[in-house]
Amino acid sequence: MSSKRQFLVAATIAASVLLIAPRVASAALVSFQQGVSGYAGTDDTMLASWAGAPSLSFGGRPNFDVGSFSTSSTARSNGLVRFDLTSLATMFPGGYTVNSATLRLTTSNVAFNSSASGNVQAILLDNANAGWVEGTSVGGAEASVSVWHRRLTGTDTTNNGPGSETWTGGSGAAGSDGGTVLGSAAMVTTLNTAIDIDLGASLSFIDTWASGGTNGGFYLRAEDLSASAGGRQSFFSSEDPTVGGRPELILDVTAIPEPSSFVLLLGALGMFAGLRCRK
Ligand SMILES: [Ca+2]
Repeated sequence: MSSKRQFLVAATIAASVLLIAPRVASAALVSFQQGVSGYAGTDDTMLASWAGAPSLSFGGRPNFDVGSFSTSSTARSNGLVRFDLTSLATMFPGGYTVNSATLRLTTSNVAFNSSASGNVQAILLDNANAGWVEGTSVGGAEASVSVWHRRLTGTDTTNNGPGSETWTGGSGAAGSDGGTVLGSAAMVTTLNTAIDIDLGASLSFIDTWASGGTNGGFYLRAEDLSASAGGRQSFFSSEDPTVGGRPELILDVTAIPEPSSFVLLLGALGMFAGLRCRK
């Protein structure tokens, strides 16, 4: 091969690598948090069982409680959080792999967990309950939203009480009601503290949500509601004025190169191999 041709081959390889380099991204953290970079895809609310609360909406409250402040079945509250992830496809037009996912919640009240220890569970809500609606009320009656007793007020007409509501699996029953337990994290006794829940290794639900499939979000509850040590933790919601404390979903994502990049890469490697063989 002439030196001129060798130069052309080397230049082609270099140009190909330059074209490929920005597309073959290393793992990157992608965050979804209400109000950050224009993101407005969070829904969150609380389901509460205490006197008077089971039929009330808390979707507009700047925080939500998870757990129980006594062993009574009428002292419980659970959280629901959903993130719209359909913008992932725009961020990674060539596709992506989700390596890990973390749900970060920040404490807004620890009065009922000042000494007790317990775990907050993040549960993948069963698709049968995916039609929950956040609402905008701060503890008032509201039509067609989700409350403790009913998945949708005015639509689900049977009021069976905590543990046997029209929610599939019940919104207050002990055990893994609501769906698959993804992960848990210990409650803390300090205010304004972030707790991270690792959502485990089975993350195909992220792809489903990103592609616009059924998205019921996360159901948050204390791991042991039957014991006083189960604890109760309050977290800032997406309505809180302080953006940094709102629920955050953090994904560790690796971009997949677009097919055109693979062609360039294979072409460059093929030319390089040819160059090596002719030496
Ligand atoms: Ca809310």
